[in-house]
Amino acid sequence: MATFLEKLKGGVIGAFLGDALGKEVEGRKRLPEESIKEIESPGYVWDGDYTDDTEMMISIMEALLEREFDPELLAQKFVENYHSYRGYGRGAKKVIRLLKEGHSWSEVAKLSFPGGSFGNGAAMRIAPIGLFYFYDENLLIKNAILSSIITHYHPLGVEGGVLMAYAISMALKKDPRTFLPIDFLDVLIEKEADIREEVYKYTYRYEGEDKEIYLYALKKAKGFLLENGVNLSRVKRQLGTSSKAHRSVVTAIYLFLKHFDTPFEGMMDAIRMGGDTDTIACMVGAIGGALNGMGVFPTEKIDRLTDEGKGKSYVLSLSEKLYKRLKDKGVL
Ligand code: F2R
Ligand code: MG
Ligand code: MG
Repeated sequence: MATFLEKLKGGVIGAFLGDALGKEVEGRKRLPEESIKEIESPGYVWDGDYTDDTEMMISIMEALLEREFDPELLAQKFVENYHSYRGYGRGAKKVIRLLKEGHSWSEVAKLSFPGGSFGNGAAMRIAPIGLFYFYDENLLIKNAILSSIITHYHPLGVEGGVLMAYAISMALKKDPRTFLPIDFLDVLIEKEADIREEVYKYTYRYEGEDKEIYLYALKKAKGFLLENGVNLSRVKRQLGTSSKAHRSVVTAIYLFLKHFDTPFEGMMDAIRMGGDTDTIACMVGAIGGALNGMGVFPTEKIDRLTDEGKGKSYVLSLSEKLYKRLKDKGVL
């Protein structure tokens, strides 16, 4: 089995790779098989650059290392690292503008959409929280919520972030040789109501008719796994591929479980389906990398990830520092 450090690197580099590959076709309808074959092929040449998903994940890693864990500092990092050309959601852009204007981190997310954002931006960036707080479930949930509510105040947006952090954390602690996808999903199904209640403490009690949408989606995903061989159009229709958290987080969890020992194939399914391809592939990569380690991804694809700006080498160096911090804390 991969070492803890390889799994930690796998979680963040998996997210980076999914983002960098998926961004090439974000927002398109279902992709033709020729395009998929081209992206999959070892000789595929692309810029290996990343988008908001990875840029915001880097902010979380930096904030964890500097002052674990302070949402005010994370909000500052989001502002410092922001590049509009990386393709941010409109709610996220507004939050960052308000932060720049001096508004408090604890107030801005309430202003992005009425009731707050339910976009998948909290979930797409959350890998470092899942990887770092693996040793304490209460801290994991609390800090997953705190890292989310800076930009996402809608309970569905925050719950998507927490479920993703929880899934990544669980994957990190599992051995891929004895991994059982249905057992993994059963834990999430069992935990969902507790997570939702915890989210309400930091946001508000959401009484919309879709308040149990994650529970339904997780159960649907279980049905798909048991059916074995469900076509992707059905997955897309029933679980979603949009930038709403409740229409993409469980999709990523399902694709990970379907391809748990070959997560690159899960990423390719995310890309094949179209829609929010960078973000769904990013989340599949984060969970799949945390379970298997960085070595599970094709070397030629990892080699092509950009090193410019805060690119691959920088992200890997942050992973090593987080690993060292965990050792110093005595939890490894
Ligand atoms: N924004 C994009 N992609 C489009 C542009 C990419 C293009 N290549 C370019 O360069 O311009 N991708 C990124 O955004 C998603 C994450 O979004 P986040 O951070 O959650 O932002 P936001 O705006 O808060 O939510 C996303 C969308 O969800 C809808 N939405 C959210 N809350 C809503 C509410 N309460 N009511 C109605 N709609 C709501 C809106 O359409 C939001 O814009 C990722 O895909 C990332 O890759
Ligand atoms: Mg993006
Ligand atoms: Mg996206």
